[in-house]
Amino acid sequence: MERTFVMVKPDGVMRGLVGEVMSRFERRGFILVGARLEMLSREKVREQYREHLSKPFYPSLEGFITSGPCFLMVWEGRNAIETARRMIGPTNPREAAPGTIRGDLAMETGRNVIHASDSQESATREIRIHFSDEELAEYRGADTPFMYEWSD
Ligand code: D4T
Repeated sequence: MERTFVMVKPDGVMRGLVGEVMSRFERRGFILVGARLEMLSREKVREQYREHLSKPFYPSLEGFITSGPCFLMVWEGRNAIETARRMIGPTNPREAAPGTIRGDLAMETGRNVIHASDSQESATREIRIHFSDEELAEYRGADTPFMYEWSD
């Protein structure tokens, strides 16, 4: 089953939104396979956002992501990557529809509460940056037979 990396950023952690975010993923039918609260090092932030290193907003992004703890998660589900991106909404919360996480909980791009991998390649890379294999659980969710027409 597909896996994606999802991270509640420091604004979301400090606003007490970790439970809200996890609840939405659980209710949608994702299976939680790994989670940890961590103050990310600047090195890890650089790895995670390496495509943005040369962008003008990178220094403020790095400062923000290292300003408090992030809540790191790996979620599993069919089409997990695309579904998670649709659930979080566009990068700029002003463009995010109500019902999406950013559309319900955020006001601006620099404080947009959550990150989720945007492709198979970035999901694989980001999971590897933050989690070892031993930290990821392999199990079947209790409601899997009710969430999917077939199980694989
Ligand atoms: P992340 O990666 O955090 O899930 O966000 P997105 O995938 O939705 O958006 P992104 O990669 O384009 O941006 C990464 C991160 O940088 C912040 N950012 C972005 C910013 O502070 N100013 C900007 O102009 C942009 C484009 C927000 C998300």
